[in-house]
Amino acid sequence: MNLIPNPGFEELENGSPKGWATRTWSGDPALATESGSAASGSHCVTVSAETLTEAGHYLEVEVRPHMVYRLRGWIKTENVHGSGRGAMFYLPEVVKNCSPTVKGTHDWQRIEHVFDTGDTRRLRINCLFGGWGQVTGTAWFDDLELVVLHPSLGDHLSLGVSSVVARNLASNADSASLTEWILRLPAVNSDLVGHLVEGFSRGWPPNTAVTVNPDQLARLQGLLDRLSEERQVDLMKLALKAGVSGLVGRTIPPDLGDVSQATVIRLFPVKEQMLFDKTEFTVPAGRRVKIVFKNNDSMPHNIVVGRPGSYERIGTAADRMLTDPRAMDRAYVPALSEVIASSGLVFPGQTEVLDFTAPKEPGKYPYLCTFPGHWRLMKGVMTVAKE
Ligand SMILES: [Cu+2]
Repeated sequence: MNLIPNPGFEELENGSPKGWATRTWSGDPALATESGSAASGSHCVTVSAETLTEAGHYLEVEVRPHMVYRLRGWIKTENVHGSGRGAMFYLPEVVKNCSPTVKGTHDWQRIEHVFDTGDTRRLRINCLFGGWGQVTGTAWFDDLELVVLHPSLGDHLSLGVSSVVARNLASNADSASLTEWILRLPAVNSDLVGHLVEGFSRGWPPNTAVTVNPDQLARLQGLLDRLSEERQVDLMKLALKAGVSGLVGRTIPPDLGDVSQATVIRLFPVKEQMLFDKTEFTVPAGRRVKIVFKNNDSMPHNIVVGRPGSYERIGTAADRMLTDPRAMDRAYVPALSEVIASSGLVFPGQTEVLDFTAPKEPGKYPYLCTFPGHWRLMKGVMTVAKE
């Protein structure tokens, strides 16, 4: 399906092709719609100039990112000369932004350009006269066609591969190389950096810490600030493994959803104390509970709610997770049937809503942070009461 509206300039509005506009970068061109000389149908557009010029007709279309598209169109030229490349289709928003170009004098010929949209969602398609310089003469443009061909698998493959490569690199690297790589991350583009962070994090050798100075930490914080929340967590996981502290994530306030039927509990860690600000709260049996846990501390925490009497068992199981290489991916939550609700690992600056249904059985249900070393202090009791 052709994605270009009015592709042959047949539909006119006040004498100009509908949907199209013109732009002159330099020179004094005549930008016109002509009838009688079209490649097909009755109209085409032209750019004509006696003095050196760069100008064109353009329109904008919506496209899908990371797809390969094919643009075709017809171009005719007469005495096109100058320092510019000539007549072409020019797509400034994509990497491969210039179609084959035509100079001199040629009858209508079909020009084809296949390109990858990358991150682009909106594309400006220029029927350009000039291009990286200026020209004189006349060019005619007609019958454009833009179709989607297929997803740009290559990009995704190469990004995915970068994660695997980073993982293997990290697992065999010494601490000097690891430090250098971490410090280079802020210079990497946003598409790639997430994959590198993920790869480094997975391959990170145990007990390998890197040292960063305040400037370097500020640059890493700058990187963190431009990542999505999901990627922020990846980077903070990596920082945790690498012993880098002081990074603070930013979360948009979580959407609590419908709270009319829920008991909302707001819970904070006490800064640098390994304590929860509340050591007890009460919820009605069998009803929805939303614990909003905002981590305003400088270290990660989680919250795990267990069955009555399970506090020690969950805590000692958490201690045993210290030697489990996948512990961080499991947010340090032991796989025990006594656990009735648990959050992810909540990093500094982040907020998580632990959303669950309170047990039907009234009783004293312990809650604790199972991040290594915290559970003996960071604890409380959730009382489930009959309504
Ligand atoms: Cu904790």
